[in-house]
Amino acid sequence: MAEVLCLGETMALVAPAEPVALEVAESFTLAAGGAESNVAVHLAALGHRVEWASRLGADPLGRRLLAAVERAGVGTGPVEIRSDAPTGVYFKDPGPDGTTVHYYRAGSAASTMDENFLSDEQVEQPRLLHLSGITPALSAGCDRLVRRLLRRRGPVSFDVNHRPALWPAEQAAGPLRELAQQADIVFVGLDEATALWGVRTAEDVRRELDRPRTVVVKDAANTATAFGEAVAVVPAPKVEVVEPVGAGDAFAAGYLSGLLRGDDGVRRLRRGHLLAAHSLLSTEDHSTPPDAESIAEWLACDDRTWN
Ligand code: KDG
Repeated sequence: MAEVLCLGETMALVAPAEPVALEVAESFTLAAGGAESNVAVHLAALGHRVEWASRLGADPLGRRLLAAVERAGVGTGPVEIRSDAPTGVYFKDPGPDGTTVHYYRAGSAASTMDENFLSDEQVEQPRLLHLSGITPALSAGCDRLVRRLLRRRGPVSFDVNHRPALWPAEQAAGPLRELAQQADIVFVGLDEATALWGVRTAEDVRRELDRPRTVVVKDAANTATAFGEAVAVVPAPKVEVVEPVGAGDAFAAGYLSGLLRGDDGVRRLRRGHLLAAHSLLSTEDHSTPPDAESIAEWLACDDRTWN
């Protein structure tokens, strides 16, 4: 039985092999890219029993993605292959002001999911269910599915993951707040919370999202704050960023791994930062996480040497 079930679309990710613009890049990598399966892959690498649920097209890309996620140690039993819709694709376009993404995912197999996807048993069994705010933006059916999953009895973690290329902030703000309020653990970037809800500080985010048991606010390269029974604040380690896409998923996986291991709030945030820092050093959505020994060394640091 899986400890964690992650649900959401995974696409074929085409990225320049070197961090140069798509227009001029000469060689490319083709990998699996999807926020929730990224979390699953990191959790598997950290030793957790994890499954991923989604739909893929009955096409070479779908078969390739399925094999890649399986190779990473993630169970794919809940993935359905559909012959009536294709696997989605996205391109990363690195630029001087950050990476832009280009989606080719409208009408994709994953967007055909609806509230009837997964049995009640599949939904209730895992210790934790992980979702993100990308899924409700894919289709009306996906939106209904997320609403059903948020009503399950066990805990649900929800990464707000606002993707402006799918829905602008004015359209996404209300639904994303409403969905986040129904989750038990919420991850949100301070910058995205500002864009969505006009809030300026981590405390403002907590006031905006006052219902979840835990709200984790990530303030980019500065700090991460977890509001729960207690408040924990941990500064981010300094890294030379190669490519930022996927770092939020790595952070969520690190934090959730700490939660599943019974860590306190500070150690959960440190695990999140460590995985995010590793991901920032790679152009792939999910780089290999640090080994158990380096994680243990970092966790043992005191507050002065942590950074
Ligand atoms: O967090 C990284 C994701 O944004 C990326 O893997 C692609 O899932 C993706 C999306 O929908 O943007």
